[in-house]
Amino acid sequence: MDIEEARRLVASCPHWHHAFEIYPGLRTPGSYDPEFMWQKMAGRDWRGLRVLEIGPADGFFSLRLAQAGAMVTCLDYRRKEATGFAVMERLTGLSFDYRLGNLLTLDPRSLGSFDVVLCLGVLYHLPDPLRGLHVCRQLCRGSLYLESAYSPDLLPEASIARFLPLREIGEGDYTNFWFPNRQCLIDMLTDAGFSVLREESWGDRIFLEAEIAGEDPLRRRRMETAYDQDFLAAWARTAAPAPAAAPAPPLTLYGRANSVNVMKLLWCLEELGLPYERRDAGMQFGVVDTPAYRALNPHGRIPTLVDGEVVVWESNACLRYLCLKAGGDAGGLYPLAPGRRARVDGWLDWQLSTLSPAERHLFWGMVRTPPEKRDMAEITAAMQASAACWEILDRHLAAGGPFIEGDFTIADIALGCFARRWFGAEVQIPGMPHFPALAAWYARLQERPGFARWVAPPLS
Ligand SMILES: N[C@@H](CCC(=O)N[C@@H](CS)C(=O)NCC(=O)O)C(=O)O
Repeated sequence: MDIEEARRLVASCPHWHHAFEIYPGLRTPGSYDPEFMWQKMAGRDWRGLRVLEIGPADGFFSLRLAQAGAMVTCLDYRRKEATGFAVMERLTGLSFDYRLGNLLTLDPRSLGSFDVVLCLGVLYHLPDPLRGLHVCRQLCRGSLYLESAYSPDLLPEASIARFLPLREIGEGDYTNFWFPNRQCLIDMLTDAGFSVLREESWGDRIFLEAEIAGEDPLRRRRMETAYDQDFLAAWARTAAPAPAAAPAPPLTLYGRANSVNVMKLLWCLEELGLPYERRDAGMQFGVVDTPAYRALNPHGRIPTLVDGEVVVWESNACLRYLCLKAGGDAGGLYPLAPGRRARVDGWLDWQLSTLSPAERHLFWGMVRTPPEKRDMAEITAAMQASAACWEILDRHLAAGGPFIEGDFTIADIALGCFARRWFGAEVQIPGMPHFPALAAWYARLQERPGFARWVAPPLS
């Protein structure tokens, strides 16, 4: 696209709030330059973090976050064409996970959980700011960045907020409701389940960085009684029906959790923070031979992933699908650069075509066969065949690292699940060679919560 077309696109948007360089040499004509606010957050390492931006407006922060390596989801009650967001996407070539919805009536389960939630310039637009913070807490598993208008001089000792009645608004912004003082903001954050780490204020604006606080049963009961009663949820749905914000049905993963190929997806889902439900299928659970299952997966194998109309089988295809669904490079899990992506794909294919058949009898013989029935010659041959494979990866890791393609990707997930079947105490037999670089890589994988939860448990 040339600059003239870019200018026309920017001009086609009737109102810009953010003023920033949206295209080389082209700034948006907004009234608010948000760069100074980004500088308050830019210092952290955003790579791979799942971030929710509430009220992204023209998308300045979403853009900076994506450029810094975060996986960004946006929530706004306005369509992205009603702001400059859609133009920002076209001019930058980026595509965001943009959800239409109202924070106060949202079912948090439809979005999953986020390492960081950004709520900038939103709180004073909410008729119920405490509820807004409660929903933020439900969506947050790490930090919250909050910026808001506030009342700097209002009875500083008290926890108090000024309400802006319509009669005082005149030609002003009728979406403004509450201007809390500092103490009120801190108290609301605390009661919603956050603790404040940092604050900064200027004029009538305040910026707070908070993190989720430890569990407090009384606090939790207070919030649940206030907001999570069924009748209140039903009231909220009728009060503000938002068809586009209807919770998306979660992903369904079919497959028993002790299957190596199901583990891959469970770990990947955890890395991406995507909501899902798992249904047992395979081996003692059956299911896979039923006509209903065969209609989803004609091979009768596990895993199968169902996402609305979309059905995916073959675990590595499922891994790729999850990354595509997460958007962008899925926080680095599936790189966009063609060369890097192809190499990740290469390792995935190698796992399927070469490693998996080589190691099969080692796992089956040692884990799923009673000792008296083991064919040790077959098991040893499988150990040697898989050692020949692992040696290749060991050499590759020794020359690079820390992960298979430098940064952590789905290649590490797929091969990490099989590495569990090489390093596990359950499969140790005499003569297994030591691969130092492979062992160091495996130790790094063990630090990841998704591995600890789904891959580390005893093999069965
Ligand atoms: N290449 C396929 C292999 C699928 C496969 O063979 N899955 C095994 C479990 S790891 C299975 O379905 N076993 C039969 C069963 O559990 O009933 C994939 O990666 O998804």
